[in-house]
Amino acid sequence: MITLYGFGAGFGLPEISPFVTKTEVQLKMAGLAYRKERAMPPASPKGQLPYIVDDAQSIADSTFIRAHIEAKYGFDFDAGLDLRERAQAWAFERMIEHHIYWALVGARWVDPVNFAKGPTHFFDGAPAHLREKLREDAQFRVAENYLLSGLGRHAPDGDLELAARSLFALSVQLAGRPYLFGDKPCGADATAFGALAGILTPFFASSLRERTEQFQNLTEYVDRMMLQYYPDFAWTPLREAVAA
Ligand SMILES: N[C@@H](CCC(=O)N[C@@H](CS)C(=O)NCC(=O)O)C(=O)O
Repeated sequence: MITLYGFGAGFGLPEISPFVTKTEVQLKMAGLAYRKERAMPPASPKGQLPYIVDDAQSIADSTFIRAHIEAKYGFDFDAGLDLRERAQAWAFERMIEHHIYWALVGARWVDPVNFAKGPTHFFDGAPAHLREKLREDAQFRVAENYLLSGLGRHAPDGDLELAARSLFALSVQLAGRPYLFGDKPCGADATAFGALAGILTPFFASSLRERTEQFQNLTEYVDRMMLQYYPDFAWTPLREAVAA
């Protein structure tokens, strides 16, 4: 049995982390039984979530977990894709993880209102005399990473402009189809869903969310993927939320 270590539900999402969401959806795509445990990043072999333990073997990082699933269980996430599409799926995934994801981080961790609403609560259980310092240090570290990612250097407006170009590329790729590469979901759909749901959750207000909501096919995509992979999760379809 596989154990998936993640943050768990929160922020209006079935899983707080886009990367854990990616892995969880890929486990569902592959039809593999798993149980989910909550963990914090230092517990992971690579210091980040997700990681899995499969028959006493620990594998960290969503991309290496995917490779493990493909190698051990013979499941090809991109089965319906030709070589060119596989290359494109990889490129889109890198754009999501190394560009769009950082815009999400900026909106969630660097924006002081959203930080106070969300990530600050990761430290609620810390001893009272350390709590504020831990919060400040964590926010400082993430803000620094945001800067180093390249995107943060253009805040507060240029980062949004650049992120919107990547969202536009994703929207064009999806077009009017149910999934990024057609009628069947592939591995990159798990990645796109994790990041887009993380941006579009009604829990956080942000300019990034507003810009993303302008791509109607992306909001419909998140609703569709949510229903397909988390049918029991209480999610108000974005179409209704945006119209309200
Ligand atoms: N390349 C990693 C990225 C994972 C990642 O960035 N996880 C975040 C949560 S979304 C994390 O654990 N951050 C804690 C940290 O970097 O200290 C993957 O694909 O799994």
